[in-house]
Amino acid sequence: MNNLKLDVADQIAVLTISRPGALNALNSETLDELNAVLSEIEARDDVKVVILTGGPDKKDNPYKSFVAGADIAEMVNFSAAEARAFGMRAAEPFFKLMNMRQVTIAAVNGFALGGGCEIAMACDIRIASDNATFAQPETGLGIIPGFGGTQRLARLVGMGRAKEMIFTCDNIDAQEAYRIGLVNKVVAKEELMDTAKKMAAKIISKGSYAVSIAKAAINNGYDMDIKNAVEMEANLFGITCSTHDKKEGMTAFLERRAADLTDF
Ligand code: CO8
Repeated sequence: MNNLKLDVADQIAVLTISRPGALNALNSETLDELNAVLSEIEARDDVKVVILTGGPDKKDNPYKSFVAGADIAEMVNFSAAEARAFGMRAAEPFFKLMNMRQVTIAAVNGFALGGGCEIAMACDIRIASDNATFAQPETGLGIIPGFGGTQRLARLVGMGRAKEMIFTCDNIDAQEAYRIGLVNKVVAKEELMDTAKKMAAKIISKGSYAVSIAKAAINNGYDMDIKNAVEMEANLFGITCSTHDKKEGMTAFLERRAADLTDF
């Protein structure tokens, strides 16, 4: 891979987007690499959580940029058809981040602009360093967010705030992103990866199959009417009750011992 780095340890995959000369902007090659590596990771039983982050800039500053957007140099001459294809090229890996059985955490270490904010929003959880900056600056470039931003931002922070961010292109800092629900947590930048890894370890300590089914229940139910959504949840609950982990988890509780949860 030219623009991505994958490190796996302790059942956590750290996936680093690395284009130091372009503040990790997403070009076609990076999107294709991301798509391929996420398929690979999803098939791995030794990875339970994926942490997505941005690599250092060309001056080796690790806290400059998460992802500074889609690659403007690539987009500048796009025809309408090419632009649409580029959007769909991102949709596939972004849906993988959203729906893969592993939990995905964006560790946002600096600029999360345009496509950078959008890829963070495709992850299950966002943790921001205290110097992170979020924005959807597209309308200032004469375009609209095209990697799901008009949809996921409104779902995360509500329509009014999403419209304000998209219409004004205002930068918001990490604390404001936390206040409006765009990120789950803000931490000192030096503690970002540790915090993300600690959260990952906590998630891994639970029943991994149950976590993945809960993820599917939340995702699938979100756009359903409540009656069908609750019925879908009951069906998935039934499935979790057929597992080794359910028997072991409940028996361990009754026997007052730690559970050995192994399903995934
Ligand atoms: N694309 C390409 N190159 C970029 C990008 C980008 N998004 N962002 C930064 N770079 C490059 C710069 O061109 C520069 O390259 P060089 O050193 O060769 O001149 C290098 O990265 C460093 O950047 P700066 O010198 O500008 O660094 P500063 O610290 O001065 O500024 C900023 C940092 C504020 C982040 C600034 O670089 C900036 O404003 N970047 C653009 C941010 C932006 O507008 N992002 C949104 C892009 S549009 C988008 O994401 C749409 C997504 C949906 C597309 C859907 C298509 C269908």
